[in-house]
Amino acid sequence: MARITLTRYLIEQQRKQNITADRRLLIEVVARAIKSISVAVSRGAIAGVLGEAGSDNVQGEAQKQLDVIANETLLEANEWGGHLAAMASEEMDQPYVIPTDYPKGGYLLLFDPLDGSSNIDVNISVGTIFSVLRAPDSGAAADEKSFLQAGRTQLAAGYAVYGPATMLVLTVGDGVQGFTLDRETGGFVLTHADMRVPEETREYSINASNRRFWEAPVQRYIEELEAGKSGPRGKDYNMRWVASMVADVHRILTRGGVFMYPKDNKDPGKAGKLRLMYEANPMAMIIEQAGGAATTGRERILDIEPDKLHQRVPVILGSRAEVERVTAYHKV
Ligand code: AHM
Ligand code: MG
Repeated sequence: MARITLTRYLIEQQRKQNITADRRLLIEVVARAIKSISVAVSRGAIAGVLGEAGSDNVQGEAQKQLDVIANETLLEANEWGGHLAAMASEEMDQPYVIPTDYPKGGYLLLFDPLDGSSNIDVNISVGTIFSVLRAPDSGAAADEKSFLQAGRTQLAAGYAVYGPATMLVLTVGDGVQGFTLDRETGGFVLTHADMRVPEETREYSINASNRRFWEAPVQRYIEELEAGKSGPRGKDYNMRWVASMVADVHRILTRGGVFMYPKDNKDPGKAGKLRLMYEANPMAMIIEQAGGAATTGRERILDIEPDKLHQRVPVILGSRAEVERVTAYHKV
């Protein structure tokens, strides 16, 4: 059977009127940037791209060289095509307005250019996460307020995982498709059609070193899983934590389970660790499109009305029944 490439998939989506030509171009351009990032990530120390950049981002986190390179790659690839009004990134305090030399389009692109960057120097999977929104005022300049839309309005979302293979996992609102980068031809090939989060699970993913800071519902849920066969769940569970959200979510999409970075009281100024607009929202859209669920423990992530570009949220996502159970524990 002929291989279905990303281009063919997108053209078919355009014919089904699920996406416009502009949106197809946008996703193709993001995919092209992802290929460049994949090359930089895989060359690692040979290309001299490991280690610190010597700067901090808006979150006060030390930037790695690859955080900066990935951010620049996405900006440069997307600024001139005429499909975007502005871009926003984990690595930039303010939105990036399309330079005046280029036309402005009707979409907004948000990204975490290199997610899990603490794993870069130890050669463990990292990724890129992105989200596409409609610009409120097509063709005009956009500002921070333009981005403050609930996740349910996302037009597309995706992530790349730079693992043993580079994969692009994408939704345009018509299910979730996984493409693998063929390094010989340079194309993304559809290898994981219609991905669904398996319902049955024996795995969970949480940074247990934060246990003392968790709220009671999460303490209860994890204790029940840890109790295994002799506990209330009646079976043994396994725990996995890569500390790259993309890798942890990709495992859950493939094998089922629940991923949590819950609310904790480590730093009362922060509602959670992960960022709503370019981490939680795109992952929540993908997981919901794959039949799973995503909440903060108290509300559906995609229903949150954002008030800040870089706001943080608690995240509980994965197999629907597990997410519903943890969410129910927050109500008692
Ligand atoms: P980053 O975007 O700065 O890399 O931070 C987000 C990452 C997620 O990928 C991951 O789930 C989490 O931070 C890991 O945090 P911790 O180091 O607290 O386990
Ligand atoms: Mg991140």
